[in-house]
Amino acid sequence: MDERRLIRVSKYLARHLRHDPGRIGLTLDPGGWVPVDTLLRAAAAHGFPITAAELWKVVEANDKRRYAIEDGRIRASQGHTVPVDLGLPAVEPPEVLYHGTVGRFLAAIKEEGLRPMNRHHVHLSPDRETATRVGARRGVPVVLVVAAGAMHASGHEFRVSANGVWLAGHVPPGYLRFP
Ligand code: HQG
Repeated sequence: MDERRLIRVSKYLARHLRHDPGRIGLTLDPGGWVPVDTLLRAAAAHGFPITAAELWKVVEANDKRRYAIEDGRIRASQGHTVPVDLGLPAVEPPEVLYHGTVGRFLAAIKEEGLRPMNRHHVHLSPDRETATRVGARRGVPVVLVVAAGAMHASGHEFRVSANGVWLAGHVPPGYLRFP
């Protein structure tokens, strides 16, 4: 499968497993899972046939491992806007995490901290390189340093998705270091 097809399939999955399952008649279970068969049938019925081999390739070969398959079911590992409970335990974060953003959001972030916006959580990266890539989706990346250890010590909960994205509810401005 060429790279472009892989990206198209991955984006199609993101749309329907994170944001708009109803568009192709899917219902996610409370944990965000849907049977693989059901997904493939729904996609084909709505004009976007995906083979099982392509699905496997996107799940396994995807650089970011956005999707997980377990017991014949698939879900997005993070990034939902529809309500799901991923059932991730709260865990202790590393001392420092990173958030990639762009200059035009900085004034608001300084004022109110990092908010989840449309998603369920603020997404944080374990290293500067990853955060730079996240920020670069929107323009010239700006990387903020998050004092995750200090936040955790004062009672903020952290979770980590199956693909290594750190999730927090809100990051108050006092825990952020701006470049
Ligand atoms: C910004 C991709 C104004 C925040 C990536 C970001 C990630 C604020 C944007 C995942 C703000 C939200 C998530 C505030 C935060 N005022 N702007 N108070 N607080 N922002 O897409 O972190 O490819 O919801 O800086 O790799 O960019 O989808 O979050 O720029 O892991 O798998 O508001 O999406 O993964 O944007 O990206 P997003 P994000 P996938």
